[in-house]
Amino acid sequence: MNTVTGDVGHAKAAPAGVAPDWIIPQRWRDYTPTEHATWHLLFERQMAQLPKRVIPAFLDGVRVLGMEPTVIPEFGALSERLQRLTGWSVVAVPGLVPDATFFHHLANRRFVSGRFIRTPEQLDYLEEPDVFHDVFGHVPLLAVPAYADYMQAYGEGGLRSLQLGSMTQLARLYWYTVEFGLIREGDRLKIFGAGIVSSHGESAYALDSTEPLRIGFDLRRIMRTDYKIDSFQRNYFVIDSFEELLRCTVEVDFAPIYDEVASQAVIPPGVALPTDHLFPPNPS
Ligand code: HBI
Ligand code: FE
Repeated sequence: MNTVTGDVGHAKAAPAGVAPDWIIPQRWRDYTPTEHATWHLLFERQMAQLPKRVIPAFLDGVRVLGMEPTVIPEFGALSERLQRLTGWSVVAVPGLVPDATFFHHLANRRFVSGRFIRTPEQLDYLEEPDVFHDVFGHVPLLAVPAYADYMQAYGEGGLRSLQLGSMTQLARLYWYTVEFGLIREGDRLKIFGAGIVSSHGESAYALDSTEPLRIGFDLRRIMRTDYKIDSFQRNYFVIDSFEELLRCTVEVDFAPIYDEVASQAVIPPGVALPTDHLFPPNPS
C-alpha cells in the first residue's frame, strides 16, 4: 500500500469553508462504528507483525501517546500528550494540502493528518494519506526528540526549498526517510518510515524481499533518486540513527547541494551505483 504524498502544487486556495491554513475540526464524535472498526482492523493487523520489524521507539510512541486499538485517536487528547513530550500537535486537514502549507505546519511542529479513514474495500490502496497512515504511521515517532527535531527542520528546509526551486530534491529526502526509511539495529534492519509501518504488505517486503535495493544513507544519492508512488519501493535507504539524520539536515546548508545534484542525472528507482553501500535482506 502506498500513499500519494506527491507534489500538490504550491499555494492552492483552501476549499470553500476551509481556513487558509487548511485546518478543519476533526469532529471525532462524527466517526461511525464502521470507521472505528476499520482503524481497529488496521491497527491489530500491523501490531501483529511490527514488534519484530519496527524500531522499538515506534512501539514506545504508540504506548506513551495512549493510542487505542479500537478507536480512532481524538487529536486534542493526542496532542496534549505529544506536546508535553516534544511540543508537536496533530491537526486535521481534508487531505493533501499545498506544499507551502504542509511545510509551514511542520516548521511550527504541527503534523497535519487526514481526518478521513479508508473504506473497508480500500484497505490496501489509498490515494491520499488517511488518519491511519498519518496518525498510526507518522505520529508515534514524533514522541522521539531527535526525530521531532528532524521533522521541524524538514519543514523549515521545505519552505527554503520552495524559494530555491529545489523542492523535488528535498521531497526525495522526505520520501526515503520519513515515508520509507529503514534503520540499522545491530546486524539487522528495522522499519521506521510511515509508508511502510502503515502498510501490511510492505512491512514484510521492505525487510524480507530480495527484490529491492537497501542502500546506506547518502544525502546526495537520495536527492538524485526518483521514486514510485503506486507500488512497493524498488529501493530503500538505511540510516544509522535519527541523530545522524538530524545532523544531515541542521548542520548542512542544502543550497550548494541542490546545485550539485541539479547538474547530475536523476537515478531511476531500483538502479544500483557502484558507490552504493548495499545491505542484504535480514537473515531469516
Ligand atoms: N499534505 N496532508 C498532506 N500530507 C502530506 O504528507 C503532504 C501534503 N502535501 C505535500 C506533501 N506531503 C509533499 O509534497 C511534501 O512532502 C513535499
Ligand atoms: Fe505520509
